[in-house]
Parts: sequence; structure tokens; C-alpha cells
Amino acid sequence: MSPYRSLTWQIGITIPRWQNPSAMQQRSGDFFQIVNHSVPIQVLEDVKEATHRFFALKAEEKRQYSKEVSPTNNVRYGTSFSPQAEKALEWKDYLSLFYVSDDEATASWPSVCKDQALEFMKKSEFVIKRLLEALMRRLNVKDLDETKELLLMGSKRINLNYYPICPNPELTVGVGRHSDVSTLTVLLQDDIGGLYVRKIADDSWIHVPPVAGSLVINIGDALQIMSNGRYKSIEHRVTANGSKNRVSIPIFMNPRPSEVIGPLPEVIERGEKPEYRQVLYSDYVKYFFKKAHDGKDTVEFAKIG
Ligand SMILES: O=C(O)CCC(=O)C(=O)O
Repeated sequence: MSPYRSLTWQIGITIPRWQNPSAMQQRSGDFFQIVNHSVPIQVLEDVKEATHRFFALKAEEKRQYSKEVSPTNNVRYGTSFSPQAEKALEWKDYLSLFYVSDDEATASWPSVCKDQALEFMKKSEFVIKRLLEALMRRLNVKDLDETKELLLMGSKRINLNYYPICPNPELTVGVGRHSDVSTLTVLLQDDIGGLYVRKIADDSWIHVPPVAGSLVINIGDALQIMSNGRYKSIEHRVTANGSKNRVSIPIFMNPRPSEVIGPLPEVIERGEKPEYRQVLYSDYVKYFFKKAHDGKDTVEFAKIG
């Protein structure tokens, strides 16, 4: 199957006419897993291995990328989410890599993982654009022109997450409940499991079973705001586990920090009442990182009334 055909088939998962159960392993609200996404399996394997390689480095080697000493804001190694605001830390270490350009990434991302992280980002771009095009079509946005593309995915971040074995997993969490501030998040998880998403219909949590070769797609707050609530960002969390070191690698497609986001004109042009105000995206992100994970509360920041 050509990449384009397989993509067309995949895009079917986002529309009501979707009919091929093997394409969508599981769906809850605006969350789903995809296979046949055109990202080579080797690229997925390589970035998981590179993640293990980075976290296996000596503590002092990793520490050179920590907030306190990292020479660039684009590379950040840390623990938990917002330690200064949390009562208890989350059982997770991460390396967060903000993409500026290939040259900048080559110069400043850690050498043990930069090629693999970049390759995963690049190879995912095709499927991400097709997904965004399909999601936009349902909002009456016919064309993903340069301006729209910048608005939806003008800035990109890839995180390498590492959840070490936890001696008392019942006393803590891997990641607390939250939705992402992104437009769209593409997540690669390994075969260990522990990711749960909240079902919108009845508030229960469902486990996202690892499916070999799949990517988890979830909608973030920025798209909830731009779609005036037609798409809902997905609340999710990760449990700590007592037997294996887990890795996951999300790619966050975001508006640029300088972008002002609000309901898209195409969504409200037929008289629909805006549910969200216009917000500077960097203010929204700052608000998210100021607090501990708190479910979907961040989106209230942009809510009218
Ligand atoms: O590790 C996972 O499966 C999810 C990670 C996550 O929610 C995050 O990094 O924001």
C-alpha cells in the first residue's frame, strides 16, 4: 500500500463514515491509536532505544541539560512536571527538546539521541498534516495554507519520557491527570502500558493497551479552543509501575508562543457563540506550567464566562 493510500485510509478514522475497525484500535472522544501511519517501524524502535540510551547516561552527564545549567532553553532535562507547585513529585524523568531548526538541533540536542528524535519528528510530519487537514475539514476549513499551518503547528516539541521502576507504585503516579496544551499530540509508547484516558461519556478511565507499531493521537487544549469546543482535549494520566522501566515519546504540535488563539473564524462565521476568548498562546502555556497537573482545569483560563 502506498503511504498516501494508507494515509487516506487512516484519515477515515476521524470521520463518522469510518468503517474499518482494524485501523482504530481504540477510541475515546477525540483520542485514538493509529497503525499504517507511514512512519517506519525502525524509526520508532530507534527513538525508543535512544531514549533508554539517554537515561542510562551518568547522572552528571544528564545534569548538564537541567534547567539550572543547560546552555539553551531548547533542551531541558528534569523530573516530574512542575516540582515547585507539586505536593508530591511524579515518578518520571524527561528530556524535552524544542525544535527550532535542524542545525540548532544538531548543535544542541544530546548526541546519544538527537538523530533518532529528529528522524521521528520528521517522519511523523506527513501523518500529522493529514490528520490536521481532516480535522480542519470538519470545521469548514478547506485549505491548510501556510498561515493555518503555522497557527496549528508552528512550533514543535518532542519529549523523551522515562518512568523508572517505582518501589511503591501505589503511593504515587507516573504522570498526573491532565490534557495537553498542544493542538495535536502524537505519542509513541513502549510495550509496558500504564497510560489511561478519561472517557467523556461516563467519566471512567480506560487503559490504552500498547499496540506494536501504533501511534497514540490525542487532541490538545489549543484545538479545543480553536474548534470552539467541537473537539475536546483528552484527559490522560500514567500509573507508576513496580516492575519495568517504561519509556514514551510524545511529539507536541503547538501554535507559536506569539500566536493569539481563539475560536477559528470558519467555526463561528455562521453565528455560533464563541465559548473561548482570544488568548496569547505563551500566556496559556505559562499558566499550565505554573500549577501541578489538575485534569482539564487549564482550559478554563480561556473560557468565556
Ligand atoms: O507516557 C505517556 O504515555 C503519556 C505522557 C504524557 O502524558 C505527557 O508527557 O504529557
